[in-house]
Amino acid sequence: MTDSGNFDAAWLPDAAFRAVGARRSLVRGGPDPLKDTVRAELVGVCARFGGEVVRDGDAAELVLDLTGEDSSDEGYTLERRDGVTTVTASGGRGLLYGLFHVVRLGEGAFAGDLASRTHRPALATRMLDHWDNVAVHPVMGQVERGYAGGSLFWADGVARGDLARVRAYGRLLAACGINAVAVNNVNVHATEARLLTDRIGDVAAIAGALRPYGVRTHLSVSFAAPILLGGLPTADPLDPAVRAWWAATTARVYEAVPDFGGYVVKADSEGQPGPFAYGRSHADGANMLAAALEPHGGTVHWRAFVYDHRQDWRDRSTDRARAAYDHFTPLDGEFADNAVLQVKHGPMDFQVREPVSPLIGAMPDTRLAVELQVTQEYTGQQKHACWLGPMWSEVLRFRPDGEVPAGRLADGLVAVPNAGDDRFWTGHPLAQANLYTFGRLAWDPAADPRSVLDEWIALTHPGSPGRLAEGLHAVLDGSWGTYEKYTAPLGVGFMVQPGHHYGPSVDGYEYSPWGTYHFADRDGVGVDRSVATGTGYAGQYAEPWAKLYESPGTCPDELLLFFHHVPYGHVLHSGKTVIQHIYDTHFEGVEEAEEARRVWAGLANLVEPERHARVAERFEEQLRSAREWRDQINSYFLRKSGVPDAHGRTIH
Ligand code: GCV
Repeated sequence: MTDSGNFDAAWLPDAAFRAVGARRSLVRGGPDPLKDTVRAELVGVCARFGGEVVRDGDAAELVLDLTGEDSSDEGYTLERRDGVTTVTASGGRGLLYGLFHVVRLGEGAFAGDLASRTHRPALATRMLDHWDNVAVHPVMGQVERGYAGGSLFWADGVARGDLARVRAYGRLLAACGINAVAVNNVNVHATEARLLTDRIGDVAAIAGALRPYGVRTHLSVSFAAPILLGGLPTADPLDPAVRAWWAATTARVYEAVPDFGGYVVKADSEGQPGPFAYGRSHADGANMLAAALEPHGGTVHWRAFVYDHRQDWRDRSTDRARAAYDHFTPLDGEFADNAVLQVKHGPMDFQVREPVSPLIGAMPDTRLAVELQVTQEYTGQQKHACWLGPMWSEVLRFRPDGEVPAGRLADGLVAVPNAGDDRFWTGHPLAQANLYTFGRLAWDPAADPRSVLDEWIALTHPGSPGRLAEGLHAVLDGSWGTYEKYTAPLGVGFMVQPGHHYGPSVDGYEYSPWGTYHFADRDGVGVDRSVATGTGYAGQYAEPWAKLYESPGTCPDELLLFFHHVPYGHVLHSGKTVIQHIYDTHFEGVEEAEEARRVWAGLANLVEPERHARVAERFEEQLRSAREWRDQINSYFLRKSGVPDAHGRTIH
């Protein structure tokens, strides 16, 4: 479905609106820009499918009723009675989300009765942090860790003149419930720093294109901005002149973008400036920005990704996994009310398998957002099909205290998105499912990811036969597990080529300063993070997890090498030895990728040719790469351990 001519309609092809567009609809309520968006959507689809947007008083089969002006209320009530489907909302966003709910239901929204039910997002902030550079960076390109072309927002060093695509992006985001976007990279380079001051007009233009779909714009800022842009001698967060500069600068931001969401900050991390240079804490830094934003209703998202990336690999006492917890837990209770600590879901860096970060749940008096990575930096870079819904669902269902059910994990969910100016938005067309799934899980973290995938399939391919849905499930459902099988085993992580992070390199980071090691030798592999004999990381968890992870006997198999260094002959709960598990999973992973490619080939007559061909081409590369992973990992461990494969298969 490529309705718009030069880019794919993704999960909003015209045909997905067939049921809604064929009805008589009424939109009512007081003046509200998002209500206007809802009306415009309906006018557009009615023109295509023969329906009509009627005046108040005329009979209608679909009524969208805005009953108030509470823009903070994103909920809506949906019911169908006496042949009329009604969405009632007290805010414009709720009305829009209600419309998209009706679209998802299709004909089901107009058949029989629907009991009245109120729907509300579980998390208030559902945000994307684009790692987009305005100028093309010499090493990282335009989109850092981007695998879908250039930036959606920036071209030729400025905000795009034609913002139609940004508007279309906002529409896609609203349809899966995302309500906030940060438009530039957290690594803030010189050109991008200026977005805060003399380039704020560019940000305002983008905000204007996202606003009609209820998406608020945020900006990543440099902690050193007072020096870089304000000509001050310091960026010390307790210095009155620095605080005054941020207050005045922020006031000007709000003059340009009245509904501006706030700042995102990566400080004292991977070379970015931060409060440590002034002997101040991260709470001091965050609170300074929070104070500047507070009068305007803005929020600072302060990232907890703080660790020593200049570590000595010989120093066994330093463990990168410990860093975020060690830095931030002493500051619990010190952050301002409009400061949100943004924590990566795992303690390292978006590996295919990590335990949930122990920092989540360890700061009860701090607002927290969990950060996920939709862009597939470590999960196949959108050359491999890897649907991450099941992984995120595991993270979101994790309860730090082991209680089920329990309070929510965080106030917000943030992701680094996978979209760019590629015709299919995400490079790999099936990676669209990841972006959609992120939005829907941010709305309802308890949702079953497979039913979210069902929604995505039905919207993206409306009216297609069940065989296509079956095929897509066959290709995507287990794709994360497949990727895990042919890459780094049992939670040990990394083993990727340094720098770009694509493809295998078992020892690529083994003797590096980045703190990402596996410690394989002739006898065994894995990182001892126990309290008894290792780095003590396992002790950062509350019970029951601390005890569970402490011992190789109770640690879940899939995380064994993250927490323990064990001999190759160690027997897993599965009954296999570690070395045989490594061999078997690598052979299986490749076989599963071959099977996915075969299933996809069989769907050729059910998918438009261009989309089918793009995915087919990606499967070729996925297979090539999966075989490379299998052969390098298996050969490496055969050579290290000297233990032959029990099944006598070829290992090089
Ligand atoms: C934006 C990882 C990535 C970096 C990224 C960083 C972060 O280290 O490789 O590209 O920088 O995470 O999350 O800040």
